[in-house]
Amino acid sequence: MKKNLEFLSKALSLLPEVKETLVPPKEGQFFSKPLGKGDSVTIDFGKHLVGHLQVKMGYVNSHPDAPVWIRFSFAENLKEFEENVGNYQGWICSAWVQQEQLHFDLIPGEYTLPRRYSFRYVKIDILDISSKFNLVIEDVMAIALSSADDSKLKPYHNVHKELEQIDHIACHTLHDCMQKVFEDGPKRDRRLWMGDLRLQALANYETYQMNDMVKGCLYLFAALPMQNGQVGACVFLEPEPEVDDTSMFDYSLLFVAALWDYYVETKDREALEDLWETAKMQIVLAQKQVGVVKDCNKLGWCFLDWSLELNKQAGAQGVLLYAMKSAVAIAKEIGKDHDAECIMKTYELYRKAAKMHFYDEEKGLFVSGDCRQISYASQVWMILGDVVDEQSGIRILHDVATQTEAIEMITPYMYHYYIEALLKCGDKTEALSVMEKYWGGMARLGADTFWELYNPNNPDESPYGGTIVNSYCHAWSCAPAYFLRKYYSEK
Ligand code: RAM
Repeated sequence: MKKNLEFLSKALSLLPEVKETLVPPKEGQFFSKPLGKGDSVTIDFGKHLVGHLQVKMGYVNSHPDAPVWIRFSFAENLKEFEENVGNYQGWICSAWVQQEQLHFDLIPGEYTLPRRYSFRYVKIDILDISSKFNLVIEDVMAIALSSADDSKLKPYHNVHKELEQIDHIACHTLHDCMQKVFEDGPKRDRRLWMGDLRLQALANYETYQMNDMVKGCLYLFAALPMQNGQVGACVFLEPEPEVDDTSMFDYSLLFVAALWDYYVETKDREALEDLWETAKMQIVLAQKQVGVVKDCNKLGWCFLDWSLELNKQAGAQGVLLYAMKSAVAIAKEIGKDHDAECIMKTYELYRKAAKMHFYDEEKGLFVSGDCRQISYASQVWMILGDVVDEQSGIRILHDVATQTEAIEMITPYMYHYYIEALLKCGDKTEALSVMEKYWGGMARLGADTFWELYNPNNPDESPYGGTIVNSYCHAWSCAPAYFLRKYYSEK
């Protein structure tokens, strides 16, 4: 399908300006220390930030008679410095590792490094320098970038200080991912993904309230459909706005949920009417792909979580049901009664079929695939799709936690929907305790922004074949800002 130029220009006009803030490093003990070959200094900016780095360099002893060769390494998390990029053998491109080796011909001088980086720490290694002089770092400054409007952010109050801290970290995570679009992570992949957007938008409504930015991002996806009209899994903004050639069954469907959330928040009818056809198309395409219940390998890539062993059949069906509920709500709201009726009828059919096909009476849990796999993801998505009532839902969520063979959740993305399922079934206490354990676990490990992945049983887990390419500021992990402010606020 062709680009929709009208939507595209609307999208671009809605995207925010990115503002700059100067951030000095936390400590200045490295200033004026003479550095020779092999020396190294680590600079801590005191908090995670996204932006550019300026360095002012001088010298002591003889006039510089050769260039200086320096390696700059940037880290969101100090553990990135412990790893060697040369040893990384994973499948995702190692060019994401934030490192530069640069030659400086003129010292003294002031320089701005070439890329935008996502970091709290910067390590400077002097790879080579003439023996006739020493380098002196006279000043460093970060130019931090974000489009989040800090004046909109109200403080969150809770008697439990740990929860305030978790909220603070979640807001900081979202803040640093808010650039021209809602980026998934400013270190990697630095772009707008549909599944991530949906969660960022929810957290944004409770925090920065940059609702036009959400609208711009929704129009961007609608403006740049894939060949068959499917919303792509992610889009690029530069050099020209373009959809990626990756599609994901669940991410396309979450466009529908995100559009409905946006309307509930803003009552922006124009957007709902403009984007309805795109939303409806996602339901039509998904129905063609799965029908009532088909095997998940026919779905292409359905994400759900970064777990390689997870069987996605039941979860995918749950996401479809979940999106269909939003589609019905949108159609009703804009007077598309016939569409609403048709989708509702199919929804009922699919819901019954899902219960018959995936619910194992003996186990009292949902199973997925020929292997009848039990996982958290399958239970969560079947519950969110309303396949069982709330009472059964809560029993299922408690029971799955006692099953040692159940496939666990790995990403904060999947945990978001787990919390949503617990809240839907009325278990506010358990939802809070999961947040305290899971996001609190990252906080206790020193996170000042929340991570792309966190497996409490294996904090060094990476689906990419090495933690050096993991992102430690990933906005799909900003759920606590949404849930705490919406459901656990002391006003
Ligand atoms: C990761 C991205 C993004 C996510 C996709 C599926 O690579 O960083 O957050 O949406 O996977």
